[in-house]
Amino acid sequence: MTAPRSLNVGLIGAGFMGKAHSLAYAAMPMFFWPAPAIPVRKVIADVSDDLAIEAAARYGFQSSTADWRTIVDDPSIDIIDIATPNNAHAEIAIAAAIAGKHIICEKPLARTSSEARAMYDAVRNADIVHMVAFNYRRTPAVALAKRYIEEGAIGKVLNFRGTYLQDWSADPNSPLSWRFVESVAGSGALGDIGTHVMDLARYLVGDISAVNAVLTNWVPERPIQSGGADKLGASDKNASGPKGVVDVDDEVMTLLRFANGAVGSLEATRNAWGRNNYLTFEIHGTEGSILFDYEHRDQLQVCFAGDGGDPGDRRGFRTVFTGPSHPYGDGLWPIPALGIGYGETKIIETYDLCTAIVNGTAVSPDFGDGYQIALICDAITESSAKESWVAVPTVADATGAR
Ligand code: NAI
Ligand code: SOE
Repeated sequence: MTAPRSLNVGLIGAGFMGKAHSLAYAAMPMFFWPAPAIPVRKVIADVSDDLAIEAAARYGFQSSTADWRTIVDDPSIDIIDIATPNNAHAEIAIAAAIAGKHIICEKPLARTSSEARAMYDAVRNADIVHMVAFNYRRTPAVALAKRYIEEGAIGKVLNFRGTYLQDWSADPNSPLSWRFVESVAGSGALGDIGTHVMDLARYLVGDISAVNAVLTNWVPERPIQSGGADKLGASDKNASGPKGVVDVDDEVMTLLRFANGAVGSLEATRNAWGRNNYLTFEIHGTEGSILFDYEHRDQLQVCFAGDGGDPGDRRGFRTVFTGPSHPYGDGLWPIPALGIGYGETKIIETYDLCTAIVNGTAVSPDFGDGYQIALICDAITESSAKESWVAVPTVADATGAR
């Protein structure tokens, strides 16, 4: 066989996502063979030489830099991977698009819809692949839910109920990291985790056309966290230390209307004691129901109307464990229920990114999807302030493009 081509990666931001993406670049060809390409971990950037050098040693990169611009200017780099906090996404992505690099950018695409619009404008006419790293849709069970819906297995979709509940900031002394600062994060639970639910809702059901929302802050100030990378509540709580203002939401709840007539709801909070990564959806259709819970991520609960006979006294949800016969199954583990982890979702994401680059095709979700989600966030913010329904413009409405 001919060896897969190489794609040189420049990764910017060596925190939690720097680790996850590095692992995925290394592992992808071991899972998916023949691999679409061999990602080469060429150069990694962080904010100081010390951090970047340590990251290169730990994550297997050939070199390091404290200035991301040198990566964008390097003609040998094929993929720019943006894994920084949200305030750096736009500047890096726009420079990368101008330099003609393929881009994967962590979610949310940007802090605001105007930043997202500028990023979308920068990539839409560039001959590059652009992807937003909403990896949860690449959980095989989620892709299986999509397959069932497209096959008509649950009939016409009536509703979507999505939640993302965590507890890492439920303690008021859990420190103030960049995720609680509007100028860095853009928003709180809304942009950080609510956007994951929006991505799943759009992927599985379709465009969201209107929202009726409540945004709330529960903890207006927190002890300031030391160091740049977010410790996600795990650091010394330092309750007696200096406090800083939290100027983002802690919780979002919204009703949803979909363009296809379905209805739904979305809830996201990082203040739900006992919930760790409780990303769930339940979808009811005219012919059945689907339930997914990320904490049991290699399972899909399904109930089809035809199950259980007549009068239906055996009807109820049953479990399908994802395995080789399901989406991405040929690249993952050979027996259902061996387990799918967070890392695998990132490996699949890398596989789809590299496949699109090698084939010259588009990939979803792209910067248009990231911009659409930023428009939904705007509508949620406006709805909460006005205490009323607000229509969500489409990207085509917002850009005048048809
Ligand atoms: P983190 O706080 O763990 O790490 C961020 C790293 O970026 C730090 O090492 C920091 O020093 C570095 N950095 C900051 N500004 C930089 C710059 N200008 N140039 C180079 N390096 C810079 O953050 P985390 O959790 O990795 O989040 C990064 C991004 O990934 C965010 O946009 C976040 O929303 C997203 N994310 C996505 C997840 C997902 O499931 N898809 C999970 C966690 C985060
Ligand atoms: C913190 O809420 C966080 O790391 C989010 O930033 C990620 O997007 C989510 O996948 C896990 O939780």
